[in-house]
Amino acid sequence: MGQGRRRRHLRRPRQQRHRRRGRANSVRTIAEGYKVGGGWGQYTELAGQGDLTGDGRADITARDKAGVLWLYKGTGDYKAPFAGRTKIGGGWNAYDRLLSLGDSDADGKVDLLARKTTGELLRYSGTGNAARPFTAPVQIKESHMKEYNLL
Ligand SMILES: [Ca+2]
Repeated sequence: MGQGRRRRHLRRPRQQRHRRRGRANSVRTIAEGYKVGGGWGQYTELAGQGDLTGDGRADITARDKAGVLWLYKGTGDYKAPFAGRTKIGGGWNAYDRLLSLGDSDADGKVDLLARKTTGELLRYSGTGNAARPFTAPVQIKESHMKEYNLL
């Protein structure tokens, strides 16, 4: 950094300096929630973080009480953030926890982790395809994951 650049930085208007200080000391509040619809109580698990369908919009999955996993495609509209659901498949009651951390296998596509009631942790790698959003599961951890009560 040369002398000229440093001087420009020091000559920042007084008003701007005050604004920065005020931001650091201000109390932030959480905005009020926006109701996006009802009927979500039918689901025993919601998971999703990012785009599952390859359109650049965040999607989520929802498991119903019968163990069917549904895909809700993101719309990009905060007032109606999800399109109608499409069925991914059944048998998801074999898991006591569904979790999305984003891309866990480093291929650039969002994945889903599922913990069996016996403790094994499986990864469903994302495909980026709405018609078949996940590949077949791969076990990534042995049964010791059962000991955790928070995932
Ligand atoms: Ca991935």
